Amino acid sequence: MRIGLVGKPNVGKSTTFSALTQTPVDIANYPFTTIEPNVGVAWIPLREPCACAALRERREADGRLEATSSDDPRAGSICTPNTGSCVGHNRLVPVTLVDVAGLVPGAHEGRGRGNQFLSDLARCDALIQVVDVSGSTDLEGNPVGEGGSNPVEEHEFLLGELDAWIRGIIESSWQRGARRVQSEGEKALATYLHEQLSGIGASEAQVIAAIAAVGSQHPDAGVPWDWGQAELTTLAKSVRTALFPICIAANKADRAPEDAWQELAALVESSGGILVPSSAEAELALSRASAAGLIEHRPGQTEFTISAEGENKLSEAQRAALASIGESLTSWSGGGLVGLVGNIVFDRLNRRVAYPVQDETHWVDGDGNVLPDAILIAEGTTAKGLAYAVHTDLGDGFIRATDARSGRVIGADHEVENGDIIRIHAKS
Ligand SMILES: Nc1nc2c(ncn2[C@@H]2O[C@H](COP(=O)(O)OP(=O)(O)O)[C@@H](O)[C@H]2O)c(=O)[nH]1
Ligand SMILES: [Mg+2]
Repeated sequence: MRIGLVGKPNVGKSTTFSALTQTPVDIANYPFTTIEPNVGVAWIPLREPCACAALRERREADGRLEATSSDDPRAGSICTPNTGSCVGHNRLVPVTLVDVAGLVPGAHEGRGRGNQFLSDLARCDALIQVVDVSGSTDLEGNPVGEGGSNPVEEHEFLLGELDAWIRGIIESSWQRGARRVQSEGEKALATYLHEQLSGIGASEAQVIAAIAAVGSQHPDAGVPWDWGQAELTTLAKSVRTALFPICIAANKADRAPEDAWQELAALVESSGGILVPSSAEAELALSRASAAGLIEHRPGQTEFTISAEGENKLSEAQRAALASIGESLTSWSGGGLVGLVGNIVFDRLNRRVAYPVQDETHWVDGDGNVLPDAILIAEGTTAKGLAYAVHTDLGDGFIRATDARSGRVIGADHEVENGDIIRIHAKS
């Protein structure tokens, strides 16, 4: 799962990236050495309680575990995550985030970091466009004073660059493709376009849908070798929509009136996207205070408490500043930046969680770690697909699986449901 942050310069992409990827102190190691400075991990809370809540219930019912004591620092959680953390059955899972700088007018022609920018984008499952809703910068990122730019225009500018880039890929070889259609028939068009667009991640089904979109939107288009700009633009738009779900962080909301993002919200929501007002600067202040141990704060929550260390170290002014940050964050809907990433993962990309274990009775791995992994999988993933998500060898050697909650044996094609705990039996 890889989400790219895009937007014109100075809107707050890097601040957003830092706010989301600053690792709070209590998070277990993530085996992710920083390869590039702009790649990091955001920790997203699962929407349902961690499966360790059900395990605790069973153990308490069997008399093998006391009820949670009020001073339990983990507030009842009994899992041992390999990555992330779990407190109060609120489990955090990793999502890779990339700060993709380089959107400037003409990026598709290679202006700025154009080509690098676009090939970085091609590897993302979804995009968050950070938009400056205070309108304090122009399209090139130059300061213009508040109200100087327009969020809708800023969004359409990104869409325009993406469409032009994809259309460029299609156009550059269109004549050859069209000739192939003349000699091999229309089916060859899908095959040919798929070859051209697989580099940016397009599937054959997406290409076929894009060709169908030309047919329905341009009934008089005629044969592909007669298609012009309008038809190729429709192709490009259709591919872009399928490949890059785009959601919006309406950033610098702390410096904008509420109606500054209404028009953009309506536009984005009409195409199935999500817009969340945010203040990256405010969220960064919270995540820094949390990483420094001054406050107790879990990613995705707007409320926090001052820690014992914070009581000693924070000045009155610092406390007041933190309190006012908390207030502004709770006043907006959508759960801020972490809420936005969560919505993209669970609503836009339809990811579900599964807990692979090696022992279906105790829900542990070979080393006795309780529910060590919470894996995000696409809706509809089968038991065998889950095995592959864990390890290629496990997928290749798949024999059968066990649903650890019910104890039932399940086959390769059984669809894994959200929250399932699965033991996979495989040839080694
Ligand atoms: N008021 C306000 N300023 C912000 C916010 N997010 C970022 N900034 C400021 O905007 C400027 C540009 O931020 P940066 O993250 O470097 O933008 P980038 O060029 O898109 O990566 C910096 O001075 C930030 O402190 C925000 O939510 N509110
Ligand atoms: Mg930056």
